[in-house]
Amino acid sequence: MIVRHLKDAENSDRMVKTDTWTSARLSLADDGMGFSFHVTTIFAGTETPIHYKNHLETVFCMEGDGEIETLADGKVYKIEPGVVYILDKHDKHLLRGGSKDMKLACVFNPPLNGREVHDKDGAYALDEAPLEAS
Ligand code: 9YT
Repeated sequence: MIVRHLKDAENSDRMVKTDTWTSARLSLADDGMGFSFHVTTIFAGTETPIHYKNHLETVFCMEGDGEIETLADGKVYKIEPGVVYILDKHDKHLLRGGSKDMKLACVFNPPLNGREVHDKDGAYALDEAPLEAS
């Protein structure tokens, strides 16, 4: 069995930071689970364009508020604690932080390898190197 603590992940190279979000990568491909599991913070008042062309993602909101706009149809969905959204169609979207930072639990299939950040299209590459020590 593998046991980790969020606080330890936040103080290691499992913690990935950008201008609009942070992601504590609690479980990655090298755990052999077939998915990766992250705790993400979306900063209040930000907008992030995302298009996971290579991955499926499920996202559960634990704290804070925000919204997601799916670009194919212009629909806007409110995100608040208890909401789950499931990007089953590699949906291109805008993710917006609301009045407070949003804490999200995120699962990726296939699993992320390490320190992926969005490319110019809002996607993650499939060939990122694994972390050196995990
Ligand atoms: C919800 C979302 O996709 N936010 C961007 C970060 C991502 N969840 C990650 O890498 O953990």
